[in-house]
Amino acid sequence: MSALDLDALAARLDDAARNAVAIPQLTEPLTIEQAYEIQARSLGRRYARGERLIGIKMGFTSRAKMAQMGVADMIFGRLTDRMLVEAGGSISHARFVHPRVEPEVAFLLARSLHGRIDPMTAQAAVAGVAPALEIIDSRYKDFKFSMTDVVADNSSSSAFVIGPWSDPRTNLGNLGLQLEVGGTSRQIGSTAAILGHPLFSLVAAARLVAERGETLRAGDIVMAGGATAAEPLGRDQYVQLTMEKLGSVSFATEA
Ligand code: OOG
Ligand code: MG
Repeated sequence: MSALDLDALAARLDDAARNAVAIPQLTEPLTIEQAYEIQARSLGRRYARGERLIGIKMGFTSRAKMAQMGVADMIFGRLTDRMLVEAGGSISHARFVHPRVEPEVAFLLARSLHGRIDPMTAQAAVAGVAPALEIIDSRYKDFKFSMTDVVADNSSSSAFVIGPWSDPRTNLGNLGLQLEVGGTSRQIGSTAAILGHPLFSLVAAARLVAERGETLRAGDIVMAGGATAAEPLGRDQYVQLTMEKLGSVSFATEA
């Protein structure tokens, strides 16, 4: 596939995200490398409009998420400053195609991480940990995609909310959590669902970005991936995640 075609696919996905209009799944046969290249190019368009890369989100790090979407490999997507929603703040629902929300854990990095590292090295690079909500929004019709489709679509990244930062030494191994949407408890789970321990997601993130010649940088945020299946997110809804030890984080949608 020529470079020009990858640019065209990147533009198609970027436009779909910008205009919140669903597109059909990609029919072009793509390798996973090409899918990440499309992701990188579509993000390049965002940077050209003034957005700034502030971190990485991991995807399919729990069985619940893999089962919900029928995908079995870990993936990553990129987070920009424009995707960050203030904790307790509100966000326009019109910005999304068919958003869903999922409970996550976020890491803040004090040091860069790159390549194959052990959990001790990952732990030592963490400046803070926080409960977090990710708003995912596939640009594909009916939220249906293949592995390469979703990677090209920045792994459904669309917005995220970070709660209060806690001591980086807080043991994240098995923290109970509850996700409430519209005043109803929708998901109960544990951070153990994320690869057994969310720290393994940070280890995997360092490896996955390194496979693409990239590095997790000091100051970056790394989202560990959904601990439960994602829940549909409607208009005028209040969403709250409460996590053992780490506290809570919330936001609301407006029409
Ligand atoms: C892809 C993104 C997966 C997660 O936390 O597993 C993800 C999707 O489910 O649309 O964000
Ligand atoms: Mg997620």
